[in-house]
Amino acid sequence: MMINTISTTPFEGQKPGTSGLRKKVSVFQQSHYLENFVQSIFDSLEGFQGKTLVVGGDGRYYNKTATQIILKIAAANRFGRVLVGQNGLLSTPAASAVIRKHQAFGGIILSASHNPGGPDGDFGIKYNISNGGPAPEKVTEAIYEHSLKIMEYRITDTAAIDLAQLGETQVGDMTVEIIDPVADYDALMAQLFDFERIKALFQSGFTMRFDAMHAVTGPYAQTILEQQLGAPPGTVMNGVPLEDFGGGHPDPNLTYAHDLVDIMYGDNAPQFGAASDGDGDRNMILGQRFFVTPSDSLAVLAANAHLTPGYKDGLAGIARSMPTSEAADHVADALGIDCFETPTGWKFFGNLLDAGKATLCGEESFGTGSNHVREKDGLWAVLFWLNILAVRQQSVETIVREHWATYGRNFYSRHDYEGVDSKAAHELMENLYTTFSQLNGQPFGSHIVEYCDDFSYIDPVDHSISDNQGMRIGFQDGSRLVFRLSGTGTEGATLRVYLESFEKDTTQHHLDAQEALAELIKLADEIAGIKKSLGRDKPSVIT
Ligand code: VG1
Ligand code: CO
Repeated sequence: MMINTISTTPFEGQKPGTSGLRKKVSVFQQSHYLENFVQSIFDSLEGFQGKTLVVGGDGRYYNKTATQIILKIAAANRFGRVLVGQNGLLSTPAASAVIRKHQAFGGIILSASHNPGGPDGDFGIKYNISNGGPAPEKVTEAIYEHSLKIMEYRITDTAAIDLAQLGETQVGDMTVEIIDPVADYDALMAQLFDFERIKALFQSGFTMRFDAMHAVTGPYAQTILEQQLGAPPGTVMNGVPLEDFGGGHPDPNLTYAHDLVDIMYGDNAPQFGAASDGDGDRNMILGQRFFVTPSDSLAVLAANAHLTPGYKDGLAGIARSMPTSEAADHVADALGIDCFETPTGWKFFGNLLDAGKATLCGEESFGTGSNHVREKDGLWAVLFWLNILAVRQQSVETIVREHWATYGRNFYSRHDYEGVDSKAAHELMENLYTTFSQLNGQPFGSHIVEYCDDFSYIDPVDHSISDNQGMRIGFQDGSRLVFRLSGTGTEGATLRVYLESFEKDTTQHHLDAQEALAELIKLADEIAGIKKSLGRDKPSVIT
């Protein structure tokens, strides 16, 4: 084996964003681009020689090519062993599980999550550390610094590895092991949930559809739901991973998971519906003609966790991202446990989970997870719901309505303005900052401003500070408005507006969220001047 040192030029790799480096496929295909980034990752790490690396991705276009390149660079940089998911596949939560189980040094996940794939779509790469979670900001900042001064990378001249064949191969001194991408994950799920009880639920005729959206969860869902838990064949739809996700947008929300939504809102709808995203870390939960908001889903899982084997001893705490609704806070109060509020992005949950301060975590963006891995986990959330449904023997809608009756209801919605002019979006945020200084104590109709600030987070474990995490306004009646710019898009900017109000009185609970939030929606535009500065008269996606 020859190790070649290739001269290259610095580039702008990864400004620490919400979740790894995401660019158009064509950007990654530029010569040296991926190589530079992978070498920048390794250059910012220490002591990995002879250790294990995990590599896998969501199966999108360029996944296999990128995997071959990473193997050659890993060998040249003297990793001892690389575990690769068969055919280059590993869902994000499964990669996290594999890193933890095999005590790997870290892992590289190839995914742009819910962004469209294919030659004209997006690609992404992200480094996870030994706890199985996304690299914290100090690591992503170091990678970025290296990308600005990289002059060379090291790569071997070895032949391509057969990614389809399970088993071991040598690349010089490094061993490559192709592993079953589902096995470790499946074993972990069987420990956490009552598979016998869920099996009995399906045997009793319970009906479900899981939409894998032609992305990575297909093989996971088929193995676990249909083979192990005995759900009838056809329960998993769009189950074959495709490099372009069948031309779809693998984002499990009411807009993009329309195949599933049509079934769940149609005649003879199954009792339970769920979908997951490109890399398998998001989940959408539906009952018959009933949508569970992700924020409510987190709260329901927390309130019912004791019904599952994995969480029967209770929760240490709950953590949610700042824009996520406060529904989980009400459950934490009732349970007498802490509820932490973090910035957006799963990397902020890692320290809380490692320190045993939180057991369940969630984000409003269809992300839920726990201390079983260090990523959000789509299929885990679905199995959690199945376990609760099997124990409670009630419909999804009844469970959620009873939840509201007990804890009150947090009406919630997110309005996204996608692909807007980046300069205008940044200006809107800056103007908001100036406006904020005059808002305190101001009345807006029935709303009186209690606080408004630019959210800043001090990590309770390592005390690191993360500023500029979103502009928020809290009103005296407990309602909130949050504004932030997306950190995951690849075109223009995306403004997200998060709206929330709290209703203890169940007589209001027949209302649709948009109706209940109508006044706040108007107020958001009044305060931020969205329509005027972005030139859009309505959001592109309403969740
Ligand atoms: C979005 C979501 C955020 C999530 C991130 C990664 O980020 O809002 O909650 O953690 O995507 O999700 P942003 O910056 O665009 O709002 V995924 O499924 O990439 O892994
Ligand atoms: Co994802």
